[in-house]
Amino acid sequence: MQPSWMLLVIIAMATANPITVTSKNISKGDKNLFVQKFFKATFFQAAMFCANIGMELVSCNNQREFDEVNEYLIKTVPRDELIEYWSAGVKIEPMKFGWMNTGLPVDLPGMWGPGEPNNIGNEECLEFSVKGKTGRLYMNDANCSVRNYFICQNKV
Ligand SMILES: [Ca+2]
Repeated sequence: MQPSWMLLVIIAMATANPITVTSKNISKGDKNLFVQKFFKATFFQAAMFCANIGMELVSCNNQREFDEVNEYLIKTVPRDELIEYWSAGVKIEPMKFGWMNTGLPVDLPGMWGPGEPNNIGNEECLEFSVKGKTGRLYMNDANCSVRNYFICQNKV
């Protein structure tokens, strides 16, 4: 089955029977996190999927929130993998990003990957890259049409 068809089927299923977010997928902190690793989606599809289950794409308004997401994600990433996830970050002006859900600027100095943001290929959306080997979460500007896994959140 093509990924786009799979997404439509899953969205249709979610519409008919809202997904129950279980404790298996959730991190408890200031917010609930739902890490979606079952299928990949564009940034816009990911935002719609989160909204469909009563959540929103993840944002990190300070270093503590970023560290909490990092701490949770590294437990889920095999040591030899690099996995990218969509966040709620979008470009608001050249080389400046904001969180679509809060309207606040992305203010996490030192949390960009090496050489990022570099805007290679119309990169308007912000992804989190988790390297299992380093156990570190980095931010990268990426093309919004790329299909990634993604992370939804809601407040506790
Ligand atoms: Ca980039």
